[in-house]
Amino acid sequence: MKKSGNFEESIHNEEYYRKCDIRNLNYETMLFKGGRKTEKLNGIWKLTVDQYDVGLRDNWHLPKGQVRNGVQEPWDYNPDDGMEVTVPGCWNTVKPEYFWFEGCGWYARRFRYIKEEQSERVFLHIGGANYDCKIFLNNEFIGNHLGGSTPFYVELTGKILEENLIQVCVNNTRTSDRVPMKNTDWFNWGGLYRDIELIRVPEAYISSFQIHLVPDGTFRNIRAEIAVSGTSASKHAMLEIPELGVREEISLTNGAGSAEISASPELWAPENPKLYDMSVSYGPDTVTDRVGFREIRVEGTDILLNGNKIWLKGISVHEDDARLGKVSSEEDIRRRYAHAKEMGCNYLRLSHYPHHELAAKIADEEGLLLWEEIPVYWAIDFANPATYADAENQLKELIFRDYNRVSVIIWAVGNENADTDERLEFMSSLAKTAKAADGTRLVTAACLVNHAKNRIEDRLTDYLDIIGLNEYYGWYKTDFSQLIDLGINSKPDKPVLFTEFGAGARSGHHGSISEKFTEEYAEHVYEQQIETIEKLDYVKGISPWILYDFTCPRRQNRYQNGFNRKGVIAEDKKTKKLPFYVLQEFYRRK
Ligand code: GCB
Repeated sequence: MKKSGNFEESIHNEEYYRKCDIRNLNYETMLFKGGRKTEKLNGIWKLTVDQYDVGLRDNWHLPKGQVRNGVQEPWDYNPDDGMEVTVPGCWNTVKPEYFWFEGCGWYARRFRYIKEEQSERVFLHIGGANYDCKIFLNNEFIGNHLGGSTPFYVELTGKILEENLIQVCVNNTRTSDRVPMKNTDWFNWGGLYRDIELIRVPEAYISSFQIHLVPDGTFRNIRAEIAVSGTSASKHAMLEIPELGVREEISLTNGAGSAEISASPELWAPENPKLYDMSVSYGPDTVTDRVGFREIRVEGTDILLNGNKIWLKGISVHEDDARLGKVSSEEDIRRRYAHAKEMGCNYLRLSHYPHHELAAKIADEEGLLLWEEIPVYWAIDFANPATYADAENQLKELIFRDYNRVSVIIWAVGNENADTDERLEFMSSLAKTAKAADGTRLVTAACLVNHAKNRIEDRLTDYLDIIGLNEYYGWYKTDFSQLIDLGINSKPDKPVLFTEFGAGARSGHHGSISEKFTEEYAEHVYEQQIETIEKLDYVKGISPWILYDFTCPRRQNRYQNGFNRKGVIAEDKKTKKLPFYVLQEFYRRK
């Protein structure tokens, strides 16, 4: 661009966003966190909302209001002048005026850092920030990450001082090229809503560690893979699983190594969620984890866990809270699981994006099987290579984070996408990526019914291990008999999960079974669904929609008032609706 003499960078340059749009924080810059001591930077931060992107246009990360030649320059922003907010948090919940805010939020805080070891390296870890996150340390731009629900890391070594100013610009603007795109059926919470912490590691450290039972049907062999970074004289890593008597030296070549060990572990299953403490050391670096061993595979239309047929008694769940937004606490996750177990579930669908890292850790302990999903939702910009790169990165970040979580049995690459050529190319590539990254789990997607033919038909299913199907007979499709016909018309050669069905009901609203939004209507839909599903021998599990009512701007009628009311429990996370008991009764006898 040719700049004229009166060109003012901060108000005329509409390419302002390019300088920080570098996406340099991605799955390749992740760090294995297991058991590492972390120093939380949670707590009080200063938040400045920035609707017009002035922060990026005008470089808010540089000192403002400086005194030059004895005169102080004017300033529009000071990192210490923002509103006091708690991190993790969503800005939508801090004051009513911010509820609908979409745009940039600049978080800032000061912190001290005292070196413990001369040669230590320091990383910043952010568990999740929705959606585009830019990090500035001591007036310098150091990293950019895309994706609203996966963790990321940036190295601070050499840049971190004793007294530090950190600024994090989070932008939750909905755009058509993002994953998800503009249009979803959940609320677009904004902000730094998961933990933010410092991690110190030695100069040479373990960057990645994966462990699993070898899926060879013998249930005997464990495989471990390790990668290290930095320079060290050590050419080995030491893997220990004391309870199994495992103490195995893994030799490393070019920073990586693997081992296959015969160990015959007690197998993990919902009725016996056996976990083992393990550690890996490399020079002065040690990481730990609590891991389980199980095998999941399909045979014909069956799902086999440790060689035994299993029926997935599930429920779908969002990360949503009327008070906290998208923030999940341990208490929250435990409540979700307690409700699921009370209903008789052995499985949950964590829709529609990666949930908090504790979700899978706690499921490991509780013996709940999990479906984990990336937000390739509805009308993604399937023809756009940058959108694909973003989706694939989110998938790889999720797999990196949860590879060792035994409860996770399914990676889902999307939800309800129209069967176009571009989508087939995009999502089949994601399915192949998931399989290449992890040969120990099943890959799927929640597909739509082919309504023209009223049967399960979607070209993507050729690339999936299990077919997920969302169907709303009894709700969006009022003629229930069509579900029975769909069941007869479909002859899938793979297991099918009914990943969604349900009906809206306002808690406490009662009436006849033909009156929508009453609990009785929803109860009747569940009864009919279950009666039909029980007759379909290829259906190997369900995750009805959904555990709790959740915040949703699309839902504005008098019964909804901004909530999707298909929860079997109301948004207070206490009051059960009638479908809860239908499902409970079904799961008791299943
Ligand atoms: C769906 C979507 C889910 C919606 C649900 C509904 O099919 O996958 O995200 O919230 O339907 O309530 O319409």
